[in-house]
Amino acid sequence: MDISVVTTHPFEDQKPGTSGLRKRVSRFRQPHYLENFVQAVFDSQPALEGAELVLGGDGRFHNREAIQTILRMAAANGVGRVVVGRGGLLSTPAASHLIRSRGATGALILSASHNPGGPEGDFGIKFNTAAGGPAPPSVTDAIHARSQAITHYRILKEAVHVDLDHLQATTLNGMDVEVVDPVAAYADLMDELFDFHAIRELLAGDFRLRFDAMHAVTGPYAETLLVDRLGAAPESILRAEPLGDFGGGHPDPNLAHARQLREAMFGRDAPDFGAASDGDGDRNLILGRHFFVTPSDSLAIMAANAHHIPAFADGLRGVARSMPTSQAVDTVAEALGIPCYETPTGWKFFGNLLDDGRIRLCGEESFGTSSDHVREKDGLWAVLFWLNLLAVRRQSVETIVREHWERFGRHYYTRHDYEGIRSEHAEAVMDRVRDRLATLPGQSLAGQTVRAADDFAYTDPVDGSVAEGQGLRVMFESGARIVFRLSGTGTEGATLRLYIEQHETDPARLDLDPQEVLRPLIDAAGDLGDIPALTGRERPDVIT
Ligand code: VG1
Ligand code: CO
Repeated sequence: MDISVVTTHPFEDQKPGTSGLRKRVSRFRQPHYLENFVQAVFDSQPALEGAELVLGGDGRFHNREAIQTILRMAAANGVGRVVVGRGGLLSTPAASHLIRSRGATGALILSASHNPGGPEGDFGIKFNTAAGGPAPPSVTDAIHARSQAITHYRILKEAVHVDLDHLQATTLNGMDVEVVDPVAAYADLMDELFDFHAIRELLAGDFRLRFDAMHAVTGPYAETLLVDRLGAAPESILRAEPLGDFGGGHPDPNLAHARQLREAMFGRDAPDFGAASDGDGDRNLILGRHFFVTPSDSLAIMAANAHHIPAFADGLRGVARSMPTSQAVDTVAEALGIPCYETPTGWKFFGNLLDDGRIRLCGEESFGTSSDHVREKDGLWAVLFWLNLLAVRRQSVETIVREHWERFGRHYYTRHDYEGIRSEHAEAVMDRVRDRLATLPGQSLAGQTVRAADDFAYTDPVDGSVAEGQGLRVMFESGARIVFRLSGTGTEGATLRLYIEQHETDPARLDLDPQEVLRPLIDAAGDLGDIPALTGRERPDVIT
């Protein structure tokens, strides 16, 4: 079959963000747009020649078309074999597992995670390396540099169409293509990590759960794991069918977007356990009956209870959290006598720590937790961790969290997002705070003394690489913190994120409203960044 070498010109907006390249579907459908980026991956990653590539996505609109294009390009670029999930589906953690279990050289994952899908929605693509994780900055920089110098891409001339809907092995111009079950290997891995027997017993009793797949990729995973293998009632899974537009919803697992789940869990006769995952299956929301578990607390509770889980029988060695994540897990690590690393936002920064065996558990405040079983955050893994824990401790979610607070204190935490603001306005807030950083230590804000303030930079302890400009931190003597950061996953304008936390150990003050407890710090942050004046916004769009 003939190969076309198509002349093209760089698009100036192909710099990957926190998690790959994300744009409006209309942008991705512009002639040559996807092709340029994919060619930039092949050009900058010569190891893919003759090697195995994993390919799949979260099922959003344009997923199948993009997969056909990538298959034709992979064949024209000399890739040896492409492993595709049936229906073009692969959750992000399942793709990570396939790379690792098959010894593949990388993956292209098609997703814009929790961003809305459909013709008017978003699309995305990210490259994962042979270790299974998101490409580190050195690799994304190389891809970006190549995208800015690109002149040609290679693609099979004929618009062949590979059948993605049946498990099969075929060839495309000499390249092997294997369509695999997207769930099976991942489900087997989960079975190795957790005590399925104990969870089955829990679910066989009167324990009830709800899982909201949000019409995104986790539906088939949840049905196989929770219903088929663990015996949950089929009606436990809400919105199980993956849809191109996620049923018109926003596949972001938080209380605002998982409304049906929230109503069930906070209504009369609520189930014992509720959970949800996002578009590509790497995030998790954990709820008890009438009870919300913050992601930062969830990570800390996992660390404190890891010894109950078979996968962690040999201990944790170390843990890590992204910088804006609350320090709840630090407190646990200290009690366990293990190191706790603080990395920039984005899963790619955990990769080296996991590969080097320094940590076995890590997480982010943005509803992401995972361990060394893959190199991505993993939504269903977190759900199974909690179910395993509930099966062992036989207490409610709320009791487990409250006992944790009694032992370690409570890290009151909130994130305020100002979405879709003009980029200049967001930069102006960051500049204002950055200008004030040096004067802050020793000053009193919200009745508390500032201990230190900086622009967070991270030196990777494994390879010595440095990531700068990762968020502005104001740290108080009490341990409280205010963090300012700009989102790197949006597709329109800018999103300013404000993260606030304060540790409380007084047993009489563990059951307060976080927004009230944190109000003085929230107000101080607003003043510090002159947020209303510089953005024209009186209040945030989303509070988590
Ligand atoms: C957000 C989160 C970050 C997460 C990233 C990708 O990034 O804050 O913690 O790793 O999304 O998650 P940002 O730059 O918008 O703050 V996912 O589930 O969207 O791949
Ligand atoms: Co995601």
